[in-house]
Amino acid sequence: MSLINKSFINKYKKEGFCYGIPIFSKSETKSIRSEIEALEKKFQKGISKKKLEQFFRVNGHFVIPLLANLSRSSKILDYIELLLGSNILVWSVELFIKEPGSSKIVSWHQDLTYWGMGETDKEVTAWIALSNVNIESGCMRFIPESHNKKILKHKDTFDKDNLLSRGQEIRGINEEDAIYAPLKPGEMSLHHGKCLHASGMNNSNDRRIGLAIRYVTPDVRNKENGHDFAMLVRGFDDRGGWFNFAGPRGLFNQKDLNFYNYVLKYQSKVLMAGANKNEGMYKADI
Ligand SMILES: O=C(O)CCC(=O)C(=O)O
Repeated sequence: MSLINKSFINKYKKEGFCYGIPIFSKSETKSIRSEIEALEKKFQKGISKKKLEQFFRVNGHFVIPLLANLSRSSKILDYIELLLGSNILVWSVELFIKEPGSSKIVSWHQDLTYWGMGETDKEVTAWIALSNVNIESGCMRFIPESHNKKILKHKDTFDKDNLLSRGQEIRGINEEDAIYAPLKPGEMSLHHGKCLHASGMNNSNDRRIGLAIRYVTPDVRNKENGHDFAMLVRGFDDRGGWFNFAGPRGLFNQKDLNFYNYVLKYQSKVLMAGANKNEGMYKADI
């Protein structure tokens, strides 16, 4: 069992987020980043008529063993267990990449808004920096204690510079209340699904790379679809509320790609519900 610093957990419970948790060493982080960049080089032309970016942004753990394995890391799970208990599933794994000088941002939002899971406390995001993620490179910022609020009204913008699926945003946030959460390579932040957060442009000379893993418990239900898909990573699931899947057979295995498409279609009904267009990463027929 790795060393756990309980003060991070206490901060999360009080404020809805915490940051600066050391997870991967410098050399481990460098090697994860190299593996990601090797995939970018190898699959420049895409896979199965989709861009690699699609798999990096949505459900990469279905088809990329590296991402599934990272989400199973006991160094991360030891923290998640303190928040969610001993039975843990992964709902989503995503990479948030901002190129140097790019105008990509993430607007103010609460994660749970379109996920169909209601306002649960049993979902948490682990976000791990795979490069230096500071104010200059566009780290996340959070509004402390906002996880105690209800889900607020979001407006879809479909802004091309917004990394979110619908460019959804909450307007009227008092940014003076926000706390920046810089992370050194290999460090992790944790945030609650209702905690208000956003991030700015990457004005640095390096890429800004973050790995976001969404963990849930067997008790969480998709209230819209009835069921959703998740990968069991610790303990057991005897609740029957999730379609459990085992993780990828190999890199972009055809059977996993078929499954990926099936799930994308299934999830897009909930994740894009009520949107007046679906041109982005949840476009089910791509
Ligand atoms: O990478 C970012 O800047 C934002 C990520 C985010 O919104 C999330 O992980 O929930």
